Parts: sequence; C-alpha cells; structure tokens
Amino acid sequence: MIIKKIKELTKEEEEKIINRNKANFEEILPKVMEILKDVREKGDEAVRYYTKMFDGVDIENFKVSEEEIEEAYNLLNYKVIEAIEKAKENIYFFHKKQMEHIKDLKVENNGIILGQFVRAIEKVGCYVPGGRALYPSTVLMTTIPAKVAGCKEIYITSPPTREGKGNPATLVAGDIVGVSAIYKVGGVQAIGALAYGTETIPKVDIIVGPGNIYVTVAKKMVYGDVAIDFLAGPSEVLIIADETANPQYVALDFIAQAEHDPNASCIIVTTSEDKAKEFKERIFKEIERSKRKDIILKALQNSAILIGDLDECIEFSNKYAPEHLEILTKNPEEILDKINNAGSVFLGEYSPVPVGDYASGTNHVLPTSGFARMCSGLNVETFLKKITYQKLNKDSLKNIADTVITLAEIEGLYGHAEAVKRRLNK
Ligand code: HSO
Ligand code: ZN
Repeated sequence: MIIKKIKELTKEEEEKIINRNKANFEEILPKVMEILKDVREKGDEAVRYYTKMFDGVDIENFKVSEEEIEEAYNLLNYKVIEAIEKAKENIYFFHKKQMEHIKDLKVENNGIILGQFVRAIEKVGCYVPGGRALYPSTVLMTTIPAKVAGCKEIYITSPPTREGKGNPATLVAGDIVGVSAIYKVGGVQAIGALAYGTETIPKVDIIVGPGNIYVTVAKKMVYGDVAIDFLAGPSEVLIIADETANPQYVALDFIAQAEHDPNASCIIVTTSEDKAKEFKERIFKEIERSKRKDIILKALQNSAILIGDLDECIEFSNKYAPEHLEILTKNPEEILDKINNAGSVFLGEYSPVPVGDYASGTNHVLPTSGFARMCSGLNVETFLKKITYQKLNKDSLKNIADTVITLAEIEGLYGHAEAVKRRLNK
C-alpha cells in the first residue's frame, strides 16, 4: 500500500492507482467468444454443457420452479425475509422519486411542434453473481429500477450451487420483487442465453448487473445484439478525510470495501499527515480481526493513503472517479459542489457505504475502474428510452424548407430535397 503526499507521487505511481484494474480482456476473449457462439447455435444444450463444466452440475431445467421458491422461503430465517422486504421498500421509494423527475416534453419552435415521450425497455435480464460474490441484494438493485421504469418482463439469471440449487436469498428476493422468472445459469453461458435466447431462456433487450471478468467481457461482446448497463469491475472506495475524521470509521469503511475482492481498491486522501498514520494503524488492527483477511491483504496492493491539502484531495478524487466516494470532513456538503466524477457519494461520519449497498434506497450497481467519469450507476433511466416526435403544417414547412433543401443538396441527397420541394410545389 502506497502512503505518500499526492504531490510526491511519481507518474508511474499515480498511473498505477488511477488505472486500477484495467482488465486484460484480450486474454480471455477467445474462450468467451467460443462459449457465446455455442450458446447462440446450440441453445440449451450448450448452456447445459457449460454449466456442467464450470458449475460442476447437471441441470435439466434451468427455470426455478414454484416448489423451489417455497423451499427457499423455508430455508430462510424470517429476519432475512423482513430485511429483504424493508430494503425493497426503501429502494422502491428512491427509484420512484427518480421516476417522478422524468417527464415528457412538448414545445414549439417557429411553428413546429417538437416533443419527446418516454417508454420502458420491454425485456430485461438481470445478472446476479454467485460464487465468492453472492449477492441477493443485487437482485433488488437490478430488478426494482426496471420495475419502477415499467419494464414488462424482468428475468434473473444466477449461477447454481454444486447441488444444482438456486441461492435461497436470491430466489426469495426475486419472488418478493415479482420477476417473470429466475434461471439457474451463470457465467458467459448466462449472458449468451439472455442475448440470443434459448429454448427455455428468453432473449432480452438489455442485460444489467455485475459479474466476474468473464461475464463482463461477455457483456461487452453481446453489446449491439442487446443493450447493457456498463462494464462493472472490482468494487472500490475513495475516502476524503480531513483532520476531523474518525480513524476508526475510516478503517472500518476501508475494510468493508477491501473484503469484497482481492482486486478491490481502497484509497484514502487526507489533509492530515498525522491522521494518515493513524488510519494505517487502525486498518492493520482491523485486518487482524477480519474473517476475510486473505482477500483484504491482497486488496492492499491496489490501495493507498495519500496526503494533500483539501483542493488536492478533491482533484485527486475527481481524477480517480471512484465507484463510492465517502466525504469525512467538517462540512461534507460544501465539497459536494466540487465533485464531478463519482458513482455514489456518502456524506459525513454516519453514512457508511454498506448502508447504500443494502438498504437506504440508492443503487449499488455503480461504475467502477474510472467509468464514473462518463457513466451513471443503475437508475430508472437505464431502463427507459426517449422517443422524439414532430409535427409541421404547410406554413412551418415553408419556413424551414430552404434550410433543409440547401443542406440536402450539399450532401448530394436530392431525394431528401425533393420530399420537401414537391410538397410545396417548388
Ligand atoms: N459494494 C458492492 C455492492 C454490495 N455490497 C453488495 C454488498 N453487497 C458494489 O457496489
Ligand atoms: Zn459492498
């Protein structure tokens, strides 16, 4: 873990931190393409073959049955079910508010009526990871915005266990939101199935949700056949901390991110050199207590504690464009104005990232690896299209005719010009 003044970082050190997790897509691309092609050509048969190969289980029917969902409810403690319900309520609340801000548009310019209306994407595939990252919370975060947007069909795919079952919490979360179907399929084969459709798994219009590097490359490759949300890599946090920040909280939030993934990246930028030392000590103390010590120790290699004045800290944060940004300073709101790049921001010492991960209502599917420079996290707009329209009459057509005809002729598209001219007997 680098501990240094921002100003004293070498170019290489800075690039290593900023360009974290630039995944080597080329290396795994041939394998991914082969699986996608097989799924496209052979459908369920290929999905079954790769499920056997990667998940080690023979599955005849991928679709989760009603009995399996009932069984899943019985396996879960009622407290878990209640927590899913409560989180669902809050996530619905926030995403419904987002939806209230989306309005149709109708204006007039020089007699031309111009408008825009909003429609939901019809069929959605939500990828929910299994394996090390087993996230029933991701069911809520991917399906609820689609529901609120008004998508008609919402499907979940998630890898099966070794016993060929679905994760009980994933199944229950899907049932509580009310999705169209859940399929026990993961990996590249799931992305292929959703992109091209198989005998049992429907072709969708958009695939969303995080996954491992294979899933991510697969999403990149099917883009065009379907839409995708964005490419999500290992989780990350950047914490801006001044001299008022509580070192215990900083350390806990650092660990809460690092425990996700050996490739997770945790950056602290602080105005206080003394605090930097304290943060480091606390972090190492907490690592000793952690159940996921091995993962966290690996994540330290992609992590750093950097020191600078507040403006330098903010500038670095904007350059890094973190998935999660925590602002632990005296007046966090004052800094918010200067934040240009971040997936989601957590203000003040009582707003740890895990609250947003699970239950406050904002989405946890967020752009990583610097993607927050040009991309938003999952939200209702991910699932909406804006369709524009116009209506002219003879007068407004007359008014604009010369402009259109001149531009059409300079492009050599005389048919375009004619479509206007002949209406006006020109
Ligand atoms: N921090 C993760 C989301 C998550 N955390 C799910 C716990 N479960 C990516 O935003
Ligand atoms: Zn998390």
